[in-house]
Amino acid sequence: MRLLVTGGAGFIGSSFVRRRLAATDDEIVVLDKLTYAGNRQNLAECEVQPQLANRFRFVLGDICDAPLVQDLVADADAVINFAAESHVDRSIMDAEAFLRTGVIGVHTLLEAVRRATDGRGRRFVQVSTDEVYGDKPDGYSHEGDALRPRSPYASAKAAGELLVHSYHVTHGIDALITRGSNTYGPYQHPEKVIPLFITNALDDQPLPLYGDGRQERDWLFVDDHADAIGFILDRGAIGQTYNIRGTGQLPNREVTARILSLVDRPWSLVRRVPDRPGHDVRYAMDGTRLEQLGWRPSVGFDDGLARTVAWFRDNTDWWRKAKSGDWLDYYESQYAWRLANSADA
Ligand code: NAD
Ligand code: TDX
Repeated sequence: MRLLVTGGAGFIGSSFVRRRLAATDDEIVVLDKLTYAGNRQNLAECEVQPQLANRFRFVLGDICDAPLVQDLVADADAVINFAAESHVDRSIMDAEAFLRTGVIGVHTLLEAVRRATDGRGRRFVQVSTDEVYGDKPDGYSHEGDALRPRSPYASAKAAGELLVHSYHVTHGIDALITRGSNTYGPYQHPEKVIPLFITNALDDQPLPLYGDGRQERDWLFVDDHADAIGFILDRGAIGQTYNIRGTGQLPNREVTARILSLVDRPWSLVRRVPDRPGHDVRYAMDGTRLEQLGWRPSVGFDDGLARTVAWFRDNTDWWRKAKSGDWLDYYESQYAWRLANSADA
């Protein structure tokens, strides 16, 4: 197959591209705007290893650019859309880019798929998130549940999903939606909690734990997430939505303790800081539908976290670059006042 992978230079998209190129004969074109979160280095092995490079092409561009997107979609058999602004805290500071990429960008991709008129249906996979269900204080979210997003990020993702669904119903597009759980692993931008806490701890800097730290996420290792998306691309039913659950349902305090133990740093680095506004206390999804199709996650949380810590220890150049330039302003505005108002955790 010829795949168009949008947002393929980010964290999960680049895992998908690296693994899919290695495991199949597919040809892959990555379209990525290279925002602060995108990094071409994440795809270095695809550009260097000859057996991968001859089936790989990188295009720098925006999914909102209709003529560019139409050209690329015309050459593809399927489109997998990872492109998004992905950090909840940044959506609280300024949501505009989230809506542009998450709504206009998704619409631009869908229109290109609809207009591709050579009689060949093109599969469209929209990579979405557990956050569209909103807070789930107990029990498990099922695919048919109502969407109750509570952050600007989650609202933009829910809006994108609704558009995808409407194009499937109205225009008959072969579209699917994946809702992945909180993901962690190598190459994750250090704005997210696990890489932030690993890299801060390695530098003996404070770990800013929001509120009481009892919020729960169900952690999914990045390669599992990428493989599940590939499995759904190959085997998913037209128009269907699939939850991709994780293997580590844990409160943030426990995740923090395990990180500190792996990097051999004391709990005294952890600071209780003012909470994220509208903070969802718990996400947990039921994974039965995808299990019945034949897929379940394989990497346990302790194993995945140890691999993640080892990667960040071994790739300090990668994350020090991500924590430079614009990052310094971001960190200052997000954390300086929080740390100034912090307490022992
Ligand atoms: P990321 O921020 O690491 O990567 C996003 C990529 O999209 C970057 O390479 C960026 O340059 C690119 N991009 C952004 N706007 C673009 C645009 N307008 N045009 C082209 N490219 C653009 O994000 P991630 O963590 O890899 O997440 C990938 C997808 O998975 C997102 O859609 C996200 O909502 C979803 N998701 C993430 C998680 C998670 O825990 N990280 C969990 C579930 C779902
Ligand atoms: O400094 C922090 N301190 C802290 O306590 C940060 C950045 C986070 N947290 C808490 C908030 C959450 O309870 O850690 C938890 C995880 O936070 P994030 O890493 O920001 O992830 P989350 O908000 O849960 O969203 C993630 O999972 C779903 C991804 O960023 C989304 O892209 C994905 O859709």
